[in-house]
Amino acid sequence: MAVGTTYIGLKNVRDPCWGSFRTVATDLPSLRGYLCFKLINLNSPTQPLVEQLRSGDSRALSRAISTVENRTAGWSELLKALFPHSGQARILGLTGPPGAGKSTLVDQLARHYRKENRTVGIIAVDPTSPYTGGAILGDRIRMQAHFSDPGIYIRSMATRGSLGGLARTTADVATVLDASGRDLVMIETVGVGQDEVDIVRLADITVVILVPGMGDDVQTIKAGIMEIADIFVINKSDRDGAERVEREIRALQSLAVRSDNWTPPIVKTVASDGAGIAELAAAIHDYEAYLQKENLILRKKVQNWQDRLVEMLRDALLEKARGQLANGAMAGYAAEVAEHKRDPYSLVEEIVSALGK
Ligand SMILES: Nc1nc2c(ncn2[C@@H]2O[C@H](COP(=O)(O)OP(=O)(O)OP(=O)(O)O)[C@@H](O)[C@H]2O)c(=O)[nH]1
Ligand SMILES: [Mg+2]
Repeated sequence: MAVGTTYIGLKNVRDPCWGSFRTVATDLPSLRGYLCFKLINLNSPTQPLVEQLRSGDSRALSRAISTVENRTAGWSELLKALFPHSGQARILGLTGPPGAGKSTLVDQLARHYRKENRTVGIIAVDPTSPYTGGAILGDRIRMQAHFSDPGIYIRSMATRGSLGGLARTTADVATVLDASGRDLVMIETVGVGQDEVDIVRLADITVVILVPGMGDDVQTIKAGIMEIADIFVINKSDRDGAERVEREIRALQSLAVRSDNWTPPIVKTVASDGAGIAELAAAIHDYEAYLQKENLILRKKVQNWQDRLVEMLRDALLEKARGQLANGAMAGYAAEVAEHKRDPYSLVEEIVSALGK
């Protein structure tokens, strides 16, 4: 059916139940009632937003990111419309222990890329440890210098417990930045837990930032992050112990075998005064060239999407299952299982088989 603003007497109203927009016939009695359309139609508010965002309007970009981050009405339609425009940006993940100098380093890298006239989007996934609770403010102040430069867009995210899951939401926000035409998207996370590993796994290039004198932190970091580093940075190399960290990394590297045969280089930096930033940018460039030469970019993206699709499917199925269960049903089932009135295995099978019906 043709749909458009030419239908006099039709107006868009936000549908609270569907979280989408419906077109309602206002003064044509025969058409009164709901005509439900997808957001993508001509009356949709998505298309103008996509156009504004693509034209470089940073307020539209902020609005789009908020929609996606908070999962407000229309978020998935927006991503559907943006996805075809994404895929051009290089996604850089930077992770390391709290206070390693990640934001300072990201800031310096951004300056470096701006000199090459490349546009940058930065997502700072805020540390949630109460000890570093001031980091959001810290990041904003430190990165304030860029605010007058439209070539740099900075977004802080504090999304623990977010509806879509931290990794997924971050990836979706990166897609929005990518679709807005940024050449580079940098994602900063504190590398301590599985969430952070999941986030940086989505990047094309992962930089792991270590510092001298980390003590036990090296052990914590080792767990998952070490294996995913494409490049190591030893920041705060102005301090004693940089050589020791380097030796530790080399020792770990000799144990690990990478499927792409790349040996992650180690770059020493002093982010606070910019030393080593050009070398880091060169290392990033070298890895990018290697990925291209070996035709690995697509392979990496396929791997990433395999993870992401499974996660998206799991979310969607869970949402559907929850939607089908009556209010409080889960608590009732849990009580039945706890009291051994029924077994959980058949119960889950029943719920899953009811999904398709
Ligand atoms: N001595 C020294 N200090 C640095 C260096 N790089 C950053 N710093 C300082 O280290 C402190 C923490 O830097 P941030 O950039 O906030 O570190 P971060 O890793 O982003 O911190 P979180 O996001 O809170 O985990 C700041 O006071 C920086 O000025 C460096 O190379 N040498
Ligand atoms: Mg930081």
